[in-house]
Amino acid sequence: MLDQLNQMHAAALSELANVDTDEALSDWYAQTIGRKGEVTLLLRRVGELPKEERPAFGRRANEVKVSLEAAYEETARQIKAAELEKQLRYGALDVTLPGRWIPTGRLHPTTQTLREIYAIFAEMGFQVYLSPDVETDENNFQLLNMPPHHPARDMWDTFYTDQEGVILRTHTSPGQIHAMREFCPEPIRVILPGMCYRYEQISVRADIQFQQVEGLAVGHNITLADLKGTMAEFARRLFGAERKMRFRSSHFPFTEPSVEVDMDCILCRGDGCAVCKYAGWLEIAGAGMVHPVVLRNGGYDPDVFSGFAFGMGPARSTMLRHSITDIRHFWANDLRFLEQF
Ligand code: FA5
Repeated sequence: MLDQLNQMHAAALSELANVDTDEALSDWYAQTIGRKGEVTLLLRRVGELPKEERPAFGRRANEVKVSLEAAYEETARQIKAAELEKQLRYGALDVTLPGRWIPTGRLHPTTQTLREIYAIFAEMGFQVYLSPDVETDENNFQLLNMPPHHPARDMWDTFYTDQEGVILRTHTSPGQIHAMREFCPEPIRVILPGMCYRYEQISVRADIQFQQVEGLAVGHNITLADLKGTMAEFARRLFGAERKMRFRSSHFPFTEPSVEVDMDCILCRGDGCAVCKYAGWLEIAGAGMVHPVVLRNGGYDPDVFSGFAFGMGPARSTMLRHSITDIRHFWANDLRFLEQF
């Protein structure tokens, strides 16, 4: 019986050497060391042996069982590895294929400019202050030194609501009143970004809806030189040191003195075009020293405090930076335009 066991062992090992699939391995297991396998059945017949031969047979039986089980495990491992290798080589999943492109959104070019504007002014100590798009006539005009009869209102005509005295703001300047009334008597250094609305003839440079960024600084001994230095530094950072900026005297009811800030028109390089109205310069902001009446309306004593303010249009700045020749592209929702930025 011992010889029979050794023969079975050798035969089982040589059969196993030809097994290369899971099914064949299961069959091999069932036929050899499974519950009804030939090796298992032979081991059960140990009782038929003379007593003195049983220990030697028992030892050898154990060795054979351990050897066959180890060989089975090893073959199972090899089959699994070969299967994985095959799948990697020929399988449907090719990990080297480039991924599918998922279109992602991007920031509108004006939003990109706005974020740069925030960063530049943040480094100069200006906080962002938000004020409402829907305003009262009082904040949009009266407290900014434009009583109901004032002719300057014509320039800033707007959209009216059903509610008497409630309008869509024409500029971010009413935010000056909100900020001053909140911070008075502390000094102020804020920028106020937001949408503005106007009853406007739409053209390549003007729309009925556009962003503005207002700036307001209130404190002791603030002068026009501070305004000029702030605007010059801002223009240098946003447009580059080689671009030209100029201050042109102007009039706003809420500043005294008042100026317009122009940049040389990058589109025509100063020769004159429709965007710069053939001036060679494009106005990017209105500005000036806060009018004493406005300071007082904000709660500040104009004999003690002074301040400067400016209001710029980031859409026009974006046009200058990217040589965009028509402001209407900004709201046209045309992906061919938007995907360029
Ligand atoms: C004003 O709105 C003043 N509130 C600015 C100001 C603030 C002056 C504080 C003094 C102190 P103005 O109407 O010029 O000014 O507009 C300011 C800027 O907004 C312009 O330089 C321009 O860049 C932008 N802007 C004005 N109208 C339009 C429009 N229709 N479409 C696009 N941008 C515009």
